[in-house]
Amino acid sequence: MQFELMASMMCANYGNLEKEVKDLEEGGIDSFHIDIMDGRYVPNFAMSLNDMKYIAQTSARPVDVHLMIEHPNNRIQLFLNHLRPGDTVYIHPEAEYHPSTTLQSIINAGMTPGIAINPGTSVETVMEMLRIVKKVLVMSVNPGNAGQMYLPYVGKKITKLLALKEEMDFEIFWDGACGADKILEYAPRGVKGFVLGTTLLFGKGQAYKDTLQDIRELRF
Ligand code: S6P
Ligand code: MG
Repeated sequence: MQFELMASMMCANYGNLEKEVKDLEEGGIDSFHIDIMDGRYVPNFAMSLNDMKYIAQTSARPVDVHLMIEHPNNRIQLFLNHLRPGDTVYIHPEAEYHPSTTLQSIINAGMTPGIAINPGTSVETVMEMLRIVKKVLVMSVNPGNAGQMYLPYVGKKITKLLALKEEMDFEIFWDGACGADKILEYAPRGVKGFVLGTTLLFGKGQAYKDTLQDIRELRF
């Protein structure tokens, strides 16, 4: 079964970020998920521009930048200037007056455009943007923190998105409280990738390569 695994770097050990990046790479992580917060759109500060820059410079693997900030278009160039083709930028449509303009800035810079959909946001309200983006990040927890409980009502939204993804040409990614049970259920249905945080990857006292191998060897 083909699916992508992303490491939620806000959950990493900042005492030795270089080693974290290297260990995750050696373990076969597909990309680094970078949660950028402004303390306004979400009630937290996680990673920031310099963290993103460091990881993008340190690793040849792609980064997926998840912008949980108000009016991202005001500052989007700060981020885009340090990214590479193949990197992804997700915005939250609710955080912007004109999200299609912001998505166009991402496209113009050569990056992959994405939207992140909060648990309380319906597919219908982002329908037109599904034609613009290549990736949809479905939040299965409310944005802002790692280590939260899965919100089961999100499952129905994923079913709706799965029915639209071929015609509208986007892929679906899972963010929040991702356990092996979610990968076992949703990878065969067509969810393309999963962000791994404290639920499955970090703080487990097990080498990342062993955890990632266990996930790759799941029996579907
Ligand atoms: C939440 C953020 C996520 C979390 C990730 C943590 O605002 O967008 O990327 O960092 O979900 O995973 P977990 O397994 O601790 O919920
Ligand atoms: Mg995230």
